[in-house]
Amino acid sequence: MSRAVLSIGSNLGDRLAHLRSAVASFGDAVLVVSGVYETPPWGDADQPAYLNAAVLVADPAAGPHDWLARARAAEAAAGRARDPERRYGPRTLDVDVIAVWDEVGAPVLSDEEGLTLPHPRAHLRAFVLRPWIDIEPHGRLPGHGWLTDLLNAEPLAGDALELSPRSDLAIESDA
Ligand code: PH2
Ligand code: MG
Ligand code: MG
Repeated sequence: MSRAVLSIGSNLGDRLAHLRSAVASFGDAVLVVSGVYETPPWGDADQPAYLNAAVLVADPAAGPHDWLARARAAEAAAGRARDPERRYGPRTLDVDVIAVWDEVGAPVLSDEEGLTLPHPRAHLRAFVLRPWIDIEPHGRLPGHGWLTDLLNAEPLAGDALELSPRSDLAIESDA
């Protein structure tokens, strides 16, 4: 059994549709989905704004590599093309495994190539932490502390002000 927090983002094409398809692809594993945020591009300014959200997933049969495989599969289904020259460039869909917990709730730590857990830059990204707080207000990023503390302090406090909640958009709707 494991639980994971996934960060999803899109800044190309029908951004909301990409986020919705990603969440749909996780099926019954989805426990809760955050609101949608419009966020300025991080890392590489020369690209469109992103829509970002966070998803809490759980599956009795899934380990860390399974979450990574599901993330990659969702990106492939969205036609994600990787540009080796532009690590932080635009993308139809990005799904990042931010943190994983085992069956007794202990954080899974990994420094494997391609699967560092927790995500090595999550504590520096307001667009990851803010949506996550929606679904886990008391959440903690393993090794870094409370999400709300990280978001409200430097260096993230300024970035947090630049995120716009898109309450007009929802990933899961009853409609
Ligand atoms: N993802 C990136 C690079 N920059 N900026 C925002 N606002 N949101 C993202 O999801 C994002 C980014 C590469 O993973
Ligand atoms: Mg990413
Ligand atoms: Mg990624």
